[in-house]
Amino acid sequence: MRDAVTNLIRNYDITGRYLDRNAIDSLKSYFDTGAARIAAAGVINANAAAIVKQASLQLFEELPELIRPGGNAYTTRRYAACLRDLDYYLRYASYAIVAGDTNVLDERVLQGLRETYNSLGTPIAPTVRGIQIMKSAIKDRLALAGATDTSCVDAPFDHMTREISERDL
Ligand SMILES: CCC1=C(C)/C(=C/C2=NC(=C\c3[nH]c(/C=C4\NC(=O)[C@H](C)[C@H]4CC)c(C)c3CCC(=O)O)/C(CCC(=O)O)=C2C)NC1=O
Repeated sequence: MRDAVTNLIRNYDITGRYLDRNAIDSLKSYFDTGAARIAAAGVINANAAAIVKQASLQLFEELPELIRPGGNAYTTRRYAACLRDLDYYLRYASYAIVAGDTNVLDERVLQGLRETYNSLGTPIAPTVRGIQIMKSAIKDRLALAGATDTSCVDAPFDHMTREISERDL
């Protein structure tokens, strides 16, 4: 797993370069946004269960066929699996926010996921919708708590959305 700093150092080390102006700028931006990223991780940690629940309720309200007979989240077991998946996305997103890098998502969450979902008939578009609802829920909570810049929340959720929906098999 890489974070913004180890990733940058790795890239410079490969070509044997000192940290130049671009590197310093990107390090500066990483440390300047540190407090915002830690605040986001704090909000996620304090509200994880509520965020997952809220996202699932909204998702099933928008797409009730998911929990009707024939739906992928129908039956208690599959309903629980769906909520557990949302919880995975949320938890790993919080790691990626703090790391300032989406590499942890590629390594721990996204690898092989589409294949699994395809083989289980788990629909992609509603999964993406669930991920996006969680993103908004976090940003709303952060704004309520007085945060002015919540942009650090976007990257991991948008990365998961992109990778789940577009990766060609
Ligand atoms: C940490 C990384 C990680 C991820 C991401 C992960 C996902 C994951 N979700 C699964 C199943 C599942 N995922 C869902 C999810 C949904 N169904 C819907 O209709 C909704 C759209 C959606 C919830 C938003 C469901 C219902 C299943 C069970 C499907 C089945 O067994 O038929 C499975 C198959 C094995 C299992 O049931 O546990 C995996 C591996 N596992 C992991 O270890």
